[in-house]
Amino acid sequence: MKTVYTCFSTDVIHDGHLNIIRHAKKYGRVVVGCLSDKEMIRCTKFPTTSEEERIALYQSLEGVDEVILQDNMLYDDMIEKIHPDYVVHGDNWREGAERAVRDHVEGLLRVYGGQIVDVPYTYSESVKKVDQRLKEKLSMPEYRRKRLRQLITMTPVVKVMEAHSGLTGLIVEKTVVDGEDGKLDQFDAMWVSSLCDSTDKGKPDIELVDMTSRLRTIDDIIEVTTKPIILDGDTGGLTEHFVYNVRTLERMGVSAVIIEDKTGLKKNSLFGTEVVQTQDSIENFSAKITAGKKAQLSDDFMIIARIESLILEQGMEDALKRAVAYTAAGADGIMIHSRKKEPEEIFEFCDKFRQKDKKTPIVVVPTSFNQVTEEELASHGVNIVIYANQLMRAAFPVMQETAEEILKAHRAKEVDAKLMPFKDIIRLIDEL
Ligand code: SPV
Ligand code: MG
Repeated sequence: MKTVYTCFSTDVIHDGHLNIIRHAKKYGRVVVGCLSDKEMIRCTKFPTTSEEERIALYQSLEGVDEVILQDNMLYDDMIEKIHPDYVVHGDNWREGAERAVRDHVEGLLRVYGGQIVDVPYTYSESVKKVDQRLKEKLSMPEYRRKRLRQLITMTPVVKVMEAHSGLTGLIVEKTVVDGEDGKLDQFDAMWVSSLCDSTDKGKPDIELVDMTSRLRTIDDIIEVTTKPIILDGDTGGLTEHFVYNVRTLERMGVSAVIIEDKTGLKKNSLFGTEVVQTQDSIENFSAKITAGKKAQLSDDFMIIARIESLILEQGMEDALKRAVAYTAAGADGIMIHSRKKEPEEIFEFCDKFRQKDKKTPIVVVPTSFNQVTEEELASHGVNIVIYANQLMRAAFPVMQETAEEILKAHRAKEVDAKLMPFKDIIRLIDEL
């Protein structure tokens, strides 16, 4: 009896999956792989049910003889374990990002004479509907909100990219690459930066763009994406306003707000001590955190305390003291910021904080110490890495250069070769 293998990474079974099982059954004993949470997150979809629930679902299907957990999207672990004679998959993996996975599997099978069977992908109304429903489910506030906490437990490090509009939100939502390890990869969440949101409006990053306007930006992003959102909440403002905003953000489906321990006129941290900036007292800032946590209605929302001691040159001891105090006040995470060119002070903070506290998530923003890798940061106990401003900084110079070139040439022909064809930009946006 031959062994036939197929891997599912879905929470909902539709005609397409049943068709694959029917095909697989013709070749022998059918083993279905349940792609693990960690790998599902990296490659295609965020799971809305647990691994156990998915395994039970696949086991209940007619024609399935066995279900196993597959913990490597490239199939290495499973092929080594069961040496299937056939791997069956929808033929949609012959194209796009998944092509790399197919090529890898083909190589693994070739070693011992195994074969791939590509089954024509089922393009039907009911399949489309199920896929759409899953996407819509993920965009609902209660699913989106809790997804950040889930990601922290499911992935080695949560990778966050800034978004300041619907379009940049779409880029963070949809960009998928073949990583260095041959696996697909994508960003896990979005950061709505005060710097980028202000810059996009042509305004300075001094809490001048008010919460009503920040909420509009978030709403634009929410309308076209499903990934979780972390809001840069600046200082959190007055405690009386902060508690109100916590409720609003929860209701919208935002996963976390990060507030920084500064008071008075806030300036961007990357100015450091070049401008006057005042750090709040531990007592005041702790009280703000506690008030926010008290106002919160859901269990999922996170209030993360951002410590500015290293930015304001107040020393490591002060930073650590604040981290312990803010955690005791109820903070769900600590963001430690630095504007040094080297990551050493961040490593030192993380190592020392981890000696005192093994669990509280640590967030970092490697803008100036950008040589550091996500893996290095994770090895020092970091849970969330935020790329805080790169999309904005990428777009700005190209727009400025284009404007200059058109002015000089008195026409647009010279810039056209480096622009996205207008037909492509029209197609970039999905229609319902
Ligand atoms: C932001 O992105 O607005 C931040 C991070 O607060 S930083 O600009 O590095 O202060
Ligand atoms: Mg900011």
